[in-house]
Amino acid sequence: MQTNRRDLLKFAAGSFAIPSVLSGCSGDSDTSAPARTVRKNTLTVGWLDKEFPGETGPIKVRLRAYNGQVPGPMLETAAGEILEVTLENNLTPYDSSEWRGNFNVPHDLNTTNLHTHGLDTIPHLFEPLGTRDPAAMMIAVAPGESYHYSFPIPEDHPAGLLWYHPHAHGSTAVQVVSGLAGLLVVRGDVDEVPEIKAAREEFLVVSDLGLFPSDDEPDLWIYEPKQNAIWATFGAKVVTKDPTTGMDTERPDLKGGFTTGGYALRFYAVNGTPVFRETPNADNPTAPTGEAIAANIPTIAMRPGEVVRVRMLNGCSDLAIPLVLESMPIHLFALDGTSFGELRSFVTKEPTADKGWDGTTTYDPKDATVLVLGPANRAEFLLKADKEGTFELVQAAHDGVQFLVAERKVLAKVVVAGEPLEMALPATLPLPDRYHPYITDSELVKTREFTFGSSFPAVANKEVGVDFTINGKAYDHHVVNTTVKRGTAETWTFIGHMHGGAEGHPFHLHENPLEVITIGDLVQPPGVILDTIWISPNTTVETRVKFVEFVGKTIYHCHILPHEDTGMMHNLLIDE
Ligand SMILES: [Cu+2]
Repeated sequence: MQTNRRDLLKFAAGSFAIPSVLSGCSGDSDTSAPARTVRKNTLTVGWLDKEFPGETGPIKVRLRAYNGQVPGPMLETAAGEILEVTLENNLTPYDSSEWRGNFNVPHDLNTTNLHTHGLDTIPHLFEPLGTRDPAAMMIAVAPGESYHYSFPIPEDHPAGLLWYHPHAHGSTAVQVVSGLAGLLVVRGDVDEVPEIKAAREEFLVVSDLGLFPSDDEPDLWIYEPKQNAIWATFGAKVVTKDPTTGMDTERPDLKGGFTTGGYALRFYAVNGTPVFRETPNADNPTAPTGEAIAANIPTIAMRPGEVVRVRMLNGCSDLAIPLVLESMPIHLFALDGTSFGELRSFVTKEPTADKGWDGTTTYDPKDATVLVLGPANRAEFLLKADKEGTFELVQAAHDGVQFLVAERKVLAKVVVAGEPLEMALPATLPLPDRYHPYITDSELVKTREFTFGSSFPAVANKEVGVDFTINGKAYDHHVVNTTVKRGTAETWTFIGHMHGGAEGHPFHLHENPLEVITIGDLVQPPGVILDTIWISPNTTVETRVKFVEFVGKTIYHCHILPHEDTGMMHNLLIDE
């Protein structure tokens, strides 16, 4: 086991985070620096029982949850503060005895840790925080253990919408797709723009919850695979390795399994409430059968002329969301928590082609007909209604962009009614001091290329049944795949999946965001700064990245979480 700091659990399951603002010392060596505000939080991971709407009536589901809620509590901080989180693991021990040491086979499914997604802070996946030891092991908080995190928020950190979720390699997908994720809001200058301040905030967390019938408890749905091999979307056939013979063995007795997207039952939820139910389709295994849970679709109530600020996360484990809101422009001003200094108004339209959205992605409103939110992306936009009516905020259908066909889903309804309330849209917004002026040609010291790859059936990872790689290499804890130097800037180019079974992949770099230059042939407007970029099949994306401040061993990976857990991830060392 790793040298985790272990504390006795002092809090009962389901205890609530109580953010409190204390005066504290930052620990900076410069003793003349002013004291930094410390935000203290506790996140307790545990099981949560809920009733969800099944096909023929309510069903009992058991989710993993932070502080007894899905999504977890919203954490708030501000530039210049210290964000402290004590992570406690109250999950039950998980038997990984069939796991035999291949890190790219899901394992230790109730062991957890914490990633603050989008926060430009100290690298925090490896022990200790900020370590530059290439052999450092990932923080692993087992059931019954806890871990204390302290995240410095830079003075010039952009204000915006981020999120947090577990990131222990081998259990990330299982944990996030069973409920472990929450919003993280950095407050600051954007919030003080008068027109933004006057607008009501509406948070929309879109997530998916994957389930299987429990092997242990009748009538319970849970995601707790009893083996480490994949649950095949094709025929739902569970195969494990027999520990005595080393041979692949069919295990029809086991109901659950690890999966790259096909679940026995999956719900898509908005703010934790299921709005769409999906079940396998034996006739066409990559096109699951879906049904809206219409009564649960949330509404955003607006008066004519009113301005509302929508802050939306695509927290899904694999689903790309081409967002459409017909009849009303989406006045976008920030992506992935970083404002680009103006409103960019997207007039969206649902694709009419048979296959729906074709994968075209751009953040230039003159070329865009949808606003693409890949897995992990956040969009912040203003809505201003001119006419009364009910308008659907939709994930457009798509077929051929991802492994699974995605049916159309209504995520929310915008209901405009009542007395007019004239509110203004802002003319300008603050630019992000930390990343502006944008990276110039003369700063670029190196160009790197990253190519996503997969092979099915597997050549290397036969236990899982499929290989997922970046530049031909699957994840290895002990290998630093890429080393960069603090203070330098580079061109990073991503080459989408080109070969058989092509599918899109969202590339996520920890800590430092990517400034997007081109997506395919489409030149992006200035300031499209993303921590996760959706890369459609057969598409090349050029970005720039500057390693601004923090050093340490960190990672980049695909944010389709089952791809990540089975190897589509590399270590990155940011050196002095
Ligand atoms: Cu992927």
